[in-house]
Amino acid sequence: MAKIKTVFEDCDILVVGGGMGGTGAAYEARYWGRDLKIVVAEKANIDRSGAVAQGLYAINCYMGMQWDENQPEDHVRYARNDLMGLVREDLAYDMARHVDSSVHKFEEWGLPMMRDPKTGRYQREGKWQIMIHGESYKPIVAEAARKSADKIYNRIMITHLLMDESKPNRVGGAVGFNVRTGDFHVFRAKAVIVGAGGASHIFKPRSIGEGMGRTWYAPWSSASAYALPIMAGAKMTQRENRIVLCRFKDGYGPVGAYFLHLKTYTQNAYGDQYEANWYEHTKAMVGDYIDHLPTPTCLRNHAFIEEVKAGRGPIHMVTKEAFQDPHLETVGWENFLGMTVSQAVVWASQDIDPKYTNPELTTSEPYVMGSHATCSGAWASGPEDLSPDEYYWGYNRMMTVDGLFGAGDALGGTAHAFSSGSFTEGRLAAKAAVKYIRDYKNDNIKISDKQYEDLKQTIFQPLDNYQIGRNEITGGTVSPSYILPLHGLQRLEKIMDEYAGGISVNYMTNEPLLQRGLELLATLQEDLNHIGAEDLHQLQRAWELKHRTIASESVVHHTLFRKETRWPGYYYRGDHMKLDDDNWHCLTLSHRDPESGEWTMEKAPVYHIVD
Ligand code: SFD
Ligand code: AMP
Repeated sequence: MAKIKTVFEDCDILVVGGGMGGTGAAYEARYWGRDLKIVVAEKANIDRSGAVAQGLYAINCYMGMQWDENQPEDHVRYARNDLMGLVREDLAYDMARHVDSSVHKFEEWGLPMMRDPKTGRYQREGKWQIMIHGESYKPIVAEAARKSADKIYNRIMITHLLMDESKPNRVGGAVGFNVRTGDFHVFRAKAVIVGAGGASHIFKPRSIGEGMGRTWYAPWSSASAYALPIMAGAKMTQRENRIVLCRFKDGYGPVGAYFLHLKTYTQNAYGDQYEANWYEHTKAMVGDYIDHLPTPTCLRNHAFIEEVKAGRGPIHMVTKEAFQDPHLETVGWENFLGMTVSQAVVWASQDIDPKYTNPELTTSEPYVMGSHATCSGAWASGPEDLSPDEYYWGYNRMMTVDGLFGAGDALGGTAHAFSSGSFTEGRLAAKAAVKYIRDYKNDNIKISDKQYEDLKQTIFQPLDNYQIGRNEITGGTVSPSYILPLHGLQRLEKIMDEYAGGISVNYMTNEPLLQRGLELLATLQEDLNHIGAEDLHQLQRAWELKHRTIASESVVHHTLFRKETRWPGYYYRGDHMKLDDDNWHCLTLSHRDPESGEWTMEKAPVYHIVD
């Protein structure tokens, strides 16, 4: 341990993760905090990191207020409807009222926007979505962050937050390691903004073996955005609200551009449009929610899942008609070439030309995130002009740990933010963080040497575990004394899949399964103390796995707590198969005691601030 170099950086604002939320935070922090020191720590390289690394073909959240296309109230109603009534309407409204200005900045910074040739407005894909030539979306927003921050540390994986020792429950920075050099990094900061993205590879994916790196959400989205605040004692919300996505089979290509712009539609193996056939069945489970328009994402999934269970799969996307139009054919291919290249590659490799063959769709494994048609994440304060008392504690987007802010996937209750909304949330969090720093300008953060030295020991322990344990075996990868990151990951995915409602059980779970899942996760946690890392790359994998595991625990606790099936199509509680508005029209909150590791659950009211 002595030979590992320690690098210190003291700053005002530390942004953890330079994705959409993180870049927005860096940009806005500089606007309000001209004299402040702003630092970003990113585990990859912000030019091509996070969910937008490959590019996107649409910005899925744009109001179009300049043309009176939509107003923020409309978006709150849309997100609430899609999430079966339960979102943080204050946060949703706040994001919606600011998101257009972020999109205008993207255009100013060089993002090529498609325009409707007739109206000259941004080309709509759907009511909320606009189309972009977005292969370089991420480098463009990264440039704005680079020009704003004092320093961007690429290749630093943040593993833990630091706590201020002069005041209870206040963050004081973060620590991590450089995944290339192996240096240990200590960031002392007056405020921390977590924008570390969502979580894939929590549940066993449909893709296996050599295809395992292909999932819908980025395989490098490793749940740090949840684990870091959870370990620091921040409350989480709606963690049970994982998302399952309808996707093109094997490449996980998104369907939005196809449904909304190409106007393609689905049918079962026998050519029938099945969705309406499940209307009565779904109504019996969720009541009037099935009559809402657009049909909530989870309920569209539900019809798909039931149709396949009834033996009439596979479900196909009818592309043959739309692809006869050369313009739509181009859009269909470009959509994937600019966002999910592997879908185009899968089609090419499987001899599927959507002009002549209707490709198969599938329902994905569940993902845990906060910015798509789902809102799992940290419990944060709303803005002062909108939020009811229970949702407001002084600083917009501040979690229940003082000085700790979040944006994008990290935050709970803010569904349908997508890339533009996540960037906007980063901006809102940064503005509030600057105010927080100004208000507490006389406070000094106290971090003892012991605090970070202990963490240094913990962080690099897997390298020692490997080096020592390796001597006990002469070949192969199985050791009596350590577990490897890949083995641990597959064990986690299997537990979550079988016990918490993954693909192999048709998204079904119940109380006994969840209880057993918790026991198995506890054993996994014990074994993760003995994880072995062969090199720095594996050390990163080890910490990603630890983050995923603690995030999974929170998902299981929440799923156990909510005794209803609120989102059929995302998951089912077999012991409570109906939506239960009388008892569960509420948000769920969890808290993990950082000392004991004990979880406590509570309900929080859901306030409808928009009619
Ligand atoms: O079609 C650490 N998304 C879409 N958004 C849109 O607006 N339009 C679309 O078309 C979208 N689609 C889509 C989308 C995502 C993906 C993967 C596909 C298709 C294939 C969603 C958005 O991308 C998403 O909402 C935002 O990116 C969320 O932003 P944010 O900031 O919450 O997460 P991030 O961008 O992934 O960034 C996270 C960053 O943190 C880093 N990081 N750094 C240091 N230490 C650690 N421990 C860290 N852990 C993570 C990451 O490297 C990353 O830079 S469609 O499907 O709807
Ligand atoms: P996706 O490509 O599935 O991630 O979706 C992109 C955008 O289109 C998101 O805003 C979705 O909510 C929306 N969307 C996808 N499919 C549909 C559909 N069938 N009806 C309405 N909206 C959809």
